[in-house]
Amino acid sequence: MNNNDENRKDKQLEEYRADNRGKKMTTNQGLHVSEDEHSLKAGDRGPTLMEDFHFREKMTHFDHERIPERVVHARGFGAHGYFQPYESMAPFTKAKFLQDPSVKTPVFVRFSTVAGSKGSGDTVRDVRGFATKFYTEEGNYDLVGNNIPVFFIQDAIKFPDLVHALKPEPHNEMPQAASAHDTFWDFIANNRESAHMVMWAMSDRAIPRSYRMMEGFGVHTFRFVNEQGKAHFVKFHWKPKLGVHSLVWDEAQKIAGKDPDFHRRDLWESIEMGNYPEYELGIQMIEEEEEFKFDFDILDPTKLWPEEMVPVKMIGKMVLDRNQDNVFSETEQVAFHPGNVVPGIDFTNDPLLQGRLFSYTDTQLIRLGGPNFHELPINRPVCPFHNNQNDGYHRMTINKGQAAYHKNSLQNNDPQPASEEEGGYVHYQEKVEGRKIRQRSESFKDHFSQAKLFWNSMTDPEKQHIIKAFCFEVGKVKSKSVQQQVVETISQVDVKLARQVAIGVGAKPPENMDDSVEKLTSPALSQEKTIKIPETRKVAVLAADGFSYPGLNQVMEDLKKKGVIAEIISHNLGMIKSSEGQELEVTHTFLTSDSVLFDAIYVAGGKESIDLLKKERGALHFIQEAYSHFKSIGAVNEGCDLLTSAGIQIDGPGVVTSREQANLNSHHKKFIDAISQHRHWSRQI
Ligand code: HDE
Repeated sequence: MNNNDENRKDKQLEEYRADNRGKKMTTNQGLHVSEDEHSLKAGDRGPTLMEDFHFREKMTHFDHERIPERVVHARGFGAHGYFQPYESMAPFTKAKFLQDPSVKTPVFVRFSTVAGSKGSGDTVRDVRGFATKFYTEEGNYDLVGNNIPVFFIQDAIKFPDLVHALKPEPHNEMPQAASAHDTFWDFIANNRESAHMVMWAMSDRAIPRSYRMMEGFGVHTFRFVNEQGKAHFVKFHWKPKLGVHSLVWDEAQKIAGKDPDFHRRDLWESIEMGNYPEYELGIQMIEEEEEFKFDFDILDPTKLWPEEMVPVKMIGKMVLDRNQDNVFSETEQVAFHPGNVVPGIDFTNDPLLQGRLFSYTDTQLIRLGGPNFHELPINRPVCPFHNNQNDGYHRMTINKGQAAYHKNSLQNNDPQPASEEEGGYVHYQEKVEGRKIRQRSESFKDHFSQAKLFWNSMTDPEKQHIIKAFCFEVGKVKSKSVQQQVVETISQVDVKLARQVAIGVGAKPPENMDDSVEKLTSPALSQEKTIKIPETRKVAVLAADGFSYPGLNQVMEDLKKKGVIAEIISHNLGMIKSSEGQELEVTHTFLTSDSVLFDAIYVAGGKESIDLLKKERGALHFIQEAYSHFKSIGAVNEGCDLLTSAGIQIDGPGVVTSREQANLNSHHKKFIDAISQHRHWSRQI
């Protein structure tokens, strides 16, 4: 196999693909099956016979079809693609996949939620996993990140506690896929290292609009090591080409009922349509000599490196251009591990990272049933792999020869370790010395400065969303004591925030309201300054029989030119007929769809159409709900009357209307600009 072929993983997977179409059925032993609807019985009303091997095999396989879901990140969805560097990173790392801008490395990415079970909703308030497997010519490199750059805890030994607190409570297994319950908030109030992360978790970051519109972060500090052995501390970022955008909380909750698969559907359909999700890989680097120059410990995973202090350099791009063939074989069986590194990428002493290096293999052993999960098609490296490990459940390779140990003199079949020059992995020779102690470094003890930095960097609407999120979550807590403790914890972040939350949940507001401290900010933390473009946004066009064809046809064309996807919503499926006689196909009805599944609404003109829509409760609800979720609303001619009927203020923020046929071009341009804004927070709801 050509090591530089960007399709090399796909070609490897092809060897394992099976296609049942047009084939005759056999047993797993290859025996042709003549009948698949009746078990073998003694007489047509008699008992089933033990000798019915086809029944036994079929039922046994079915009985064993499930494997344990992941203990965290159970619900996920993957896609294939490639990564391509912009320039050689040789001055900083010898990792081969980061050397040559002409080389594309195949990748498989799995996005996930953390808390919910495999069948839970996509749009719950949660951290999102963003795990990437690079199939490099030097072996698999896994960047197993999240969409939030920091974490709840500083030491891996606390992970089981965090997860036990977050997951449904053990006595009644509630609530599903939600942190709004007593044990989670009890953990937060009593483990102050979580203060920074919980600010992110209550922010809009925890309810992304799409996997295609969220950032990814490696979280930990890693090391880049170059050919000469010089190292740099490095943090990894994924920056989405479409910008970072979120849902509003009410919408996210409704989508979880209307379409629990919202995010996976969005990813799947975008790839099917050729709207390939794209992310740039960015790195922040700090010289080894500068390790102690910051007012936070750069190895502390509850801290980020403010981008204004340590700029992000974009070093390549990742494009997801192929959907998986089978979710179980790919999304479910893929096994990530932050310890899967390649020469040129190394670890640091971050105690969270160190613990992860143990946990991931361990968890695959129970999840995938033995030590040979690396042989599963999705996990196999694209380069050859040889060692003396053998046997175990589900071993697939047939290792030839008498001796399976190194060194041996009987046969020359034992793989020899490679030197560093030959690509052998050599750990970075950091000098390590210390007493054996169970203790946290003093430099890890500031839990609030960056939580404050995050809060102070938010715009007003973002702050309002955070306050509401706290009020919702803590408001669901039953223990008054826990509620009070949370208010006290967040008063360390911001007294005004704590006061608002206290009022919202009926707790005692903080006594000391002095907030005269210096308010540092990092503008890069706010989503408001993100990329704002209309591409791939979804618009629901409301229309019925008697719509005006020229106007609707033109808006559909203009939206399409800008990469906006428009779908017609009406009373029934089938065709609607314009007043001029032309027909258009309806995509969804008011019953099968909902405004929460769209980014914007457009009401077509045409008197007859609008008269019909005015009688349709679903149409009015569509508009009112989209408005309350701050979405762009466009209307032309009689369409404006429907907005009025829905109680919408014409020409308010993000409401784009026109009654002049001659001005349609500029009207559409304004509507598309409004869609690009994502949401119109200045709207008074
Ligand atoms: Fe994970 N994590 N994690 N994690 N994690 C798992 O591995 C763990 C952490 C992350 O799509 C598990 O295969 C420990 C941080 C993602 O398959 C498990 C600690 C970050 C995924 C595990 C952490 C992550 C996982 C469960 C604290 C962001 C899903 C199933 C020391 C940098 C990967 C599995 C996928 C999955 C352990 C903390 C990201 C149990 C012990 C920090 C994206 O091994």
